[in-house]
Amino acid sequence: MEHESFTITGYDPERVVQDGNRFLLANGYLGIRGTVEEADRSSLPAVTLAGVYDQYQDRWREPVNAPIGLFAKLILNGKVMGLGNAEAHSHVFSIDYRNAVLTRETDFGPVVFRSERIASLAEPHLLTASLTLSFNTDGEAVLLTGISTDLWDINGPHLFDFHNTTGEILLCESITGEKKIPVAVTQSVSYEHSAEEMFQITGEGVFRRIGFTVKAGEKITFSIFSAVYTGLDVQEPAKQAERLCAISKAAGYSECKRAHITEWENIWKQCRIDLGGNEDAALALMASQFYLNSIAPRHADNLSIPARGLSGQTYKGAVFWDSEIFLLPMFLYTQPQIAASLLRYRIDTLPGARKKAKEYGYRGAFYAWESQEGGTEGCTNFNVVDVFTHRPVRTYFRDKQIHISGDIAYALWEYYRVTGDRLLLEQGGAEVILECARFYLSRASARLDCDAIDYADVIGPDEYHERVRNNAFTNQMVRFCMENALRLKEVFSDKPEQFEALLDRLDYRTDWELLVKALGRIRRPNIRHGVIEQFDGYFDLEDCRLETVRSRLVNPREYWGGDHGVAGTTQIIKQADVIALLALFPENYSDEDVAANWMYYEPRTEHGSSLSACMYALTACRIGREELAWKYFCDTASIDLRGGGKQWAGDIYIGGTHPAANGGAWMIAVLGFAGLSVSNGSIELRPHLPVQIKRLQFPITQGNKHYLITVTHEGWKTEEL
Ligand code: IFM
Repeated sequence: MEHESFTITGYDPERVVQDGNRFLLANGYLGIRGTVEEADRSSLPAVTLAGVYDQYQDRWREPVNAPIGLFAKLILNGKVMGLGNAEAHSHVFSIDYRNAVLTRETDFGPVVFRSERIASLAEPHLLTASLTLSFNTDGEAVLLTGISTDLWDINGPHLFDFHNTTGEILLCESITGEKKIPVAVTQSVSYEHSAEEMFQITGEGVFRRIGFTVKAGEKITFSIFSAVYTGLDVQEPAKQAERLCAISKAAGYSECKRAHITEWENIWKQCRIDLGGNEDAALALMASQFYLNSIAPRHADNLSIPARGLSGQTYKGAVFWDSEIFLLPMFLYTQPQIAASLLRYRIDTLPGARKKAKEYGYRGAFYAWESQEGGTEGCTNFNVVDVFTHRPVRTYFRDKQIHISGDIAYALWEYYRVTGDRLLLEQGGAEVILECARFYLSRASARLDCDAIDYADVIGPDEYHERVRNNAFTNQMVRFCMENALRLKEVFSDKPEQFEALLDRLDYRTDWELLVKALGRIRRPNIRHGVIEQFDGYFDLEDCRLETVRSRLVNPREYWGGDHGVAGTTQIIKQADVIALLALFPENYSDEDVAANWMYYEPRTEHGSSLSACMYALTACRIGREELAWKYFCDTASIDLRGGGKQWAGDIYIGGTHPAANGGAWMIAVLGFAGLSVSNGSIELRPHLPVQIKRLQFPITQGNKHYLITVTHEGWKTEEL
């Protein structure tokens, strides 16, 4: 278990929100926050459902949190034995990353409450737990356990028309407000001790009260099974939830756990990075890989991953460019079927992207900046709340962050390049690329004074500078998208009729000609002493230090961007922008280019987004500055263990787990430190191992082949598995 588990001792109410994130268990279908069994709404408990959204009144749409079927509260001799109610002599929370099991042990004196919990990977609709109560006193005990509807919602409530049924299986049925999606949660319990059960239905859920007599020295174990289904999964969610609860109870907790662990063993075989030489980094990397794998959509083949994973409703449970640029690489090289699912989500949501383009008066596909189901745009025009006036601030992420379409086209091309598999392109990927290119054609600004095409009024990855002209990153994404649209003809050269038919269906003939003309004319960035100007006029902004800008803040939660933000008139940027460009298009730039830009932009970057550090680390490797890469790697990999990352954007809570940083940790280790690149099916390594790492070993998948790669300071080897 070395470097494979993480433990926190002691109870600190101030840490409850952070612990909810870092002790999160998830299985792609749902995520259950790491709160104790007896937690009420104040601890932000949640079972967040992937891909189920709801809008309450005129508030932001967000994912639905289901009722919590693992609720359990012990009352011993009339006193609640719960954190916050009774004094805890000791309290330990521990997560075993290898097996994806969360353990809690609280010594209340008269009783030690120990629990083990899993979000089953073998059966994604199942949550199960084992509670062991060790009594140090005689007395009368009641275990109040059932399905709690005392839910944390940011913009809720989302569930209505509760209908509770008691019996051997408790059933809580409800429907979502907006789309009337049925949600069913069941719960059953098994134990061997003799006890009396009574049922209780309250405004806070449906429960059983298990009353029993205990003697000091006695240990009693309860196994709890809870199933969750919605009307999006099956026709009769309640029936399915009852069925699963019954069969899981019959199989028993140990069997459920065994099946779950077997699934996790398979995952680790496919992607586990073994980092030797630094225990903290090894643990952080294991944690990162755990969080990212646990939210991967394994139960579906066309789902993506929200920016805060399944750790709650922050960021509206929406899918951002994070998926294509930061999450995709690990899956692409280790579990390509999951990479395909992330991309199929974009293929399937093309109608949403077309609709958005139309809404803005453009053609083609303009993908949602914050994509919810069906590609619906979740991003509002007022995405930040001002900390002084508490008024919503007009932000332009939704309308101006046009690089999103290019990011998706980039990822589709990466999938094809790395896997050599054309199937996704055939199944709609080519159409997406063509439609994104068409969007960029219609979004171009022609100049009368020259032949160049500008992209005016955009936002690049650095969100602090809104509405800029010719963001270098955006223009390159546009160019790459157009190039690849034109390359598709070659990709389908063995099936020309099929490709021509696609062009005809899309009525693309004129656009094809326009693409050919546009390609060479897209504005190239200004370059000064080798430094790429982030956007037109960036070099003219106030060039000051990060500390100077920080010192201008009046409120620590103040938003740095937008019209009045402290960063907007300066060269201080939120996150890697030009550096992201260099990291994503390494072949376009020399080592000298990378070095010059790194040295310029690094001191000017706030790293106010968890997406930033990984790009700086990758490019630091490229220029042989492993010691700098190491620092950024540690930041990225440990983000969720430390509870790092910004928690507030203005008045809005944005905490949770950070999948993009988790994916970034894999990218740094494999693409940066090991220097892996794959082209035309052949594997190359250009290692840049920091001194802190003695050995790096990881598996990758290429087509039908699996390799184990080992890198040390002495050299590297690739073994076929
Ligand atoms: O996609 C990012 C964006 O680049 C910065 N703000 C947070 C988003 C979600 O992670």
